[in-house]
Parts: sequence; structure tokens; C-alpha cells
Amino acid sequence: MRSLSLLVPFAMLALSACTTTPGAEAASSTAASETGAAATTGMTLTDAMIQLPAVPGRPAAAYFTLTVGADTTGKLVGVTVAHFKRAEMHQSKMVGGAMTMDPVDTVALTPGKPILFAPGSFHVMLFEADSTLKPGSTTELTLTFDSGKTVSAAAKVTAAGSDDMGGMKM
Ligand SMILES: [Cu+2]
Repeated sequence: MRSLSLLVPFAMLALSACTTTPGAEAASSTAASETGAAATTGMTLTDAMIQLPAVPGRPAAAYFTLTVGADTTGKLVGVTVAHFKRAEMHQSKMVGGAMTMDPVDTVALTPGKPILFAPGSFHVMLFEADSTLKPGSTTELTLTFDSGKTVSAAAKVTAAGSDDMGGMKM
């Protein structure tokens, strides 16, 4: 009996020594408060926008922000936009001083890090719009993930801007 009662406090001491490493605890709580994303799960689609082409018949572009939860992983595997027959994900990049773009099949999610589809970066190119789509209206943009999950949001339809098209020239 006596040796047993001595063993228990020893075991607890050893356990607490392992789990309360001061450095590790401080690091994890700092990370959580800095990102503010510790409680965020799943994905949120915001700022969805369709930019119609300056010249009819040319592709339109779609931009959006996808907020990715701190515990969310996976891959974005497709985009569809109502009123367009076809959508492709592209990535713009500078090659030899000129902006070019390549189709991308998937975009990997990094937990806690938003994905921005914006001029000069990732973007969606949209083909074969139906004629009912006008600036000032909205349409629905849907993202599909490798899990089979989809996320949708209303996207504002805007006329072609006079701003830099960010490599939209084909
Ligand atoms: Cu493109």
C-alpha cells in the first residue's frame, strides 16, 4: 500500500511536466488570437463579382474571396456561374515581362488562409453568356470542392471597367 501511494503523485508529476511545456502553450495561444480564425470552420464565399467583357463575344471574368477555416483542407476543383455555359479557372503570371495565364484544374486550400480570385492572379474566365445577363444584375457563382461540397454566393454583374484588366487579354 505504501509504495503504491507514492507512485501516484510521481506519475502525475511526470504527466504534468510533459503537457505544460511553457513555450508550446504560449505559441499556440498567440497563433489563435492573431488569426482570429480558431473558431472559424468551413468556407465562406464573399465579394463575388462578374465582369462582363468590353467587347461582346469575348470571355467575362469572375472574381471572389474564399475564406478558409483554420481546420479546413481540400481542393477547389471547379467553378460554375449561372447564365454562362462554361467556366475555367486560370492563373495569371508574369513571364518575361508579359502577363500570361494558364488554366488551372485545382486550387489547394491552406487552412486559415483566404483564397483571392482577383485581377492579375487567380481568376475565372466565363464563356457563352446568355443575353439576359446585364450589368447591375446578379447571378449565382458556385464553387465545387474535392469533397463534393459546394459553396454558392450571389455575384454582382458589372460592366467592363476602364481599369487594368489584369491580363484578361486572350
Ligand atoms: Cu484567364
